[in-house]
Order: sequence, then structure tokens, then C-alpha cells
Amino acid sequence: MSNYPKFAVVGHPNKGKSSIVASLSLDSSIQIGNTPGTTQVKRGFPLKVDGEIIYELFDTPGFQRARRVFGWLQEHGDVPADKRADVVSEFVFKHKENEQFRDEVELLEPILNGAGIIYVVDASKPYGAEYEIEMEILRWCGQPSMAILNLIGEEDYREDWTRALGQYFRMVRTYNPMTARHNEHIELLESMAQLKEEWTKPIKKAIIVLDELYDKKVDESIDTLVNYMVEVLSLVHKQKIKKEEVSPEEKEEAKLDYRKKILQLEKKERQSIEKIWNHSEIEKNEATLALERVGLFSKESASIFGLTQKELIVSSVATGATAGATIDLLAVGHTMLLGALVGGVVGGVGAMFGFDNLYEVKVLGKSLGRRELTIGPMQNLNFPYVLLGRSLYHASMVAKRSHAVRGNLDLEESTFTQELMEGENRKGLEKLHLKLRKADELEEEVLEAYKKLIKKIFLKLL
Ligand SMILES: Nc1nc2c(ncn2[C@@H]2O[C@H](COP(=O)(O)OP(=O)(O)OP(=O)(O)O)[C@@H](O)[C@H]2O)c(=O)[nH]1
Ligand SMILES: [Mg+2]
Repeated sequence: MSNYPKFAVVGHPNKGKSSIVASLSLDSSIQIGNTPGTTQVKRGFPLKVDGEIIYELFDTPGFQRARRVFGWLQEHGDVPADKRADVVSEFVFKHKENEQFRDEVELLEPILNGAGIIYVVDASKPYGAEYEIEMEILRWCGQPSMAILNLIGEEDYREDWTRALGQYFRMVRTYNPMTARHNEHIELLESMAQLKEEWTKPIKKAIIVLDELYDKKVDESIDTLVNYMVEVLSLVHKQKIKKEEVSPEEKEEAKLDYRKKILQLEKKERQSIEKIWNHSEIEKNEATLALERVGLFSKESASIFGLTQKELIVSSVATGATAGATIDLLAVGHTMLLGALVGGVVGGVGAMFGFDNLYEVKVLGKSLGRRELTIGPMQNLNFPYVLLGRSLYHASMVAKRSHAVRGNLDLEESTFTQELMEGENRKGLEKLHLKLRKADELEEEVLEAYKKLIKKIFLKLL
């Protein structure tokens, strides 16, 4: 027998059992539904770190015929307390093929095989004595047990529930699988570690492993994000040209390719972040998809930039970056500036100060046939903050997302970037941006300082 702790998550149908399993096993593939009976068979979800299982949770169907089961147990159970689990085993053995008790057989099996009991109730609904039958059956199993109060709705009957559950379970804890974050996960594990002496050590170890894993995910996210920033900001697109001069078609084509590359890099960065946090299958909302369709600088994406018009005006004096700028952003004024950022692709206000004017198109090479057109790096002073604001917002939303949450990730609400624009932060960030804009060589210290700053901001967002 394997020696990692196991827990069976049990209870009434539709009380958030599967949601709790998803949240505690960091696995978003688990079926969760708003109609009772979503989970039909038991299934173990091991939490693996570096190939090693640190604990396993069993998702189970809800009780269906608790009263009948308990009736059977009482009928056959005129035995001392230490023999009661044997009676439950006998029940399961005798009813394995009986369709009537399929759900009870499914949920009791892992417990009889040694799993601890996590009994889940919805404490936003009033307590009712009908739950006592379920709790009695679980008590007969004789396994270490705790109850979880899940608040699915608005109301709060936790006091009544706690009084009742306290009669049956050694520990009663509140846990919200939809909003729980790393800290709450760890707190719950600390309680679970107390349930049985021989589980204390492995669960304490699991806590250490999970804490380390979390820190690693943060660091990997920062690396991913910063590498992406470096890649995009220093991006230079090159293209051969046919004649002495660049034709308008060639220029258009090159610009499109340049934009496409930026979008591809962003997409790649998003995927890497989602993979780090076990959210690879995540669907992003309409706005994000629309953004990909129309491009980074569409009007539709203005709100996702997370930048207010005021924030968009980066003082070129304060950052000492005027030299590298193609246009004086302060002189443009904020309405025009926003237009410049959002209007590039769709035209409109951006025509004059649009995307097109924010990078240089150069022709290099001496002889015909070898001549090249190059675009980039992007000269716009705000461009890095737009990228950074969007990426940090996305990364923090992914990192915070519980694995019990289904449905699209909504990135429309972004109002973030204040942090980026604050004096000290901006100065620190601008050092790297300036170098990338000028295509200067990157020093390790500048990059490290940048990472440190991004990490500080990211942690604040979590
Ligand atoms: N708002 C909110 N919804 C929750 C919470 N927990 C569960 N839900 C929702 O409640 C519904 C049932 O959740 P499940 O996790 O599938 O419940 P279950 O106990 O596994 O249900 P069965 O498998 O049918 O027995 C789903 O729609 C969940 O999204 C919660 O804490 N808050
Ligand atoms: Mg379920």
C-alpha cells in the first residue's frame, strides 16, 4: 500500500464536493456542474509534484439513499463500536452489483480502503436533521474525519451547522473552493494534518513542497514575462526588398508582419503563463479573442490596456528617454496619444501619430537584391507599459484562479497599471525599456533589477 494520505470528499449531491477536489488537487479537468448528480463514479485525483504523489483526493457521487443504507446497517449492526466499520464493509460487499446503492457503494469504498473523510455541506442553506443519517453512516466507517462548510449562496448558517457537525466531526472548517488561494489551501492542509497522527508528517511535508512549488511558479512567471518583454521590445523585423526603393506594398506587408510577430509573442507568453499555473485549457473571454482578431491597437482593446488616458502620458523628461522617441508624446496631448495607441490599425485619430510612425522603417544594404527593410525596435515610450500592464494583469488573474472555476477568464475589467506608473517603479522599469528601445546591449544587472521590480509588483497583485 502506498503511504501518502488519502481523503474522500463526500456529502449530499451538489454541495461543491468536486469543486473542493479540483481546488485542492490543482486540477481543472474535474467535472463540476450545477445539477445534482454530476459526479457518478468515484475517482482519485492525486496531487503530484515532480512525479511524486503528495496526497490523493477522491471525488465521489453524493448520498442518494442514506436512510435505506443506515437502516441496513442498524439491522446488521448489533456489534460493539470497534466492529462497526466491518458492517459497513459488509454492506458494500453485498451491494456491489446493486444499482440502487451504486452511489453509496462508490462513495464508501475509498473510505473503507483507508481514506480520511471530508464531509462537505453548503452552509448558506439552513441545517436540517436529514443530514444526520449521512453523518451517522460516515461515523460508522470509523475513519478520521472533518467537515467543510462551503458557502455557495449569500446566506450564512455556519453557526447552526457548526453546532451539529461538531457532534460528528473532530474538525469543522470553512473553505470556499471558488475563491480559495494558496494560503487558504495551506491552512486547510494544516488542519488535515491534525486528523491522524501518521498523516501529520506527510502532510507537513506536502505543505513545504506546495509552498516551494508556489514560489517556483511565481519565479517562472516573472522569467516568462520578462523574457517576453525583452523579446518584443527589441523585436526587429527584416524583409528583403526587390528594388532600390521600398514599394508601398512591401512596406505594408512588413508592417503587418511586424504586428503579427508581436501578437504571436504575446500569445506564446500567455500560453506559457497558463501552463505554469495548470490552467492550459483556459478559455479567455470575447474581448481577448477580439483583441487577437483586430490587433493589439484596436479601439476595442483600449479597456484591456488597463491604462487610463492620463496614465498613458509618460513624461519623457522624467524618464530621460526623449532622445529615443520618434515623437514628443507630451506635445501630442492625451487624447491624441490614446488615439495614437489605439488607432494604429483601424485608422481614425491614429492616422497622424499612429502605430505607423512609432517605429522606423529603414532600408539597409548596398547592392540590389540584397537590400533589406527593417522595422523596430518600437520607439513608443508607452508601448512597454501597455505590454507590461496587460501581461501582469493576465498573469495575476491566472495565478489567482481556483481550479474549481469553470467558464472563461474575464480580462475585461482591468484597471491596473497605477503601480507601473508610480515614480520609483517607472524609473526602474524605464532603464530596461530605454536600452531595448535603442537596441543597446543588455547588462545582467539591469535585467535582474527589472525582474526584481516586476516580482514586487506581481506579488502585490496576488
Ligand atoms: N458560488 C459558489 N458556487 C459554488 C461553490 N461551490 C460549488 N459551487 C457551484 O455549485 C455547483 C455544484 O458544484 P460541484 O462541485 O459540482 O458539486 P458536487 O457536490 O460535486 O455535485 P455532485 O457531483 O452533483 O454531487 C457548481 O455549479 C459549482 O460551480 C462556492 O463555494 N461558491
Ligand atoms: Mg461532483
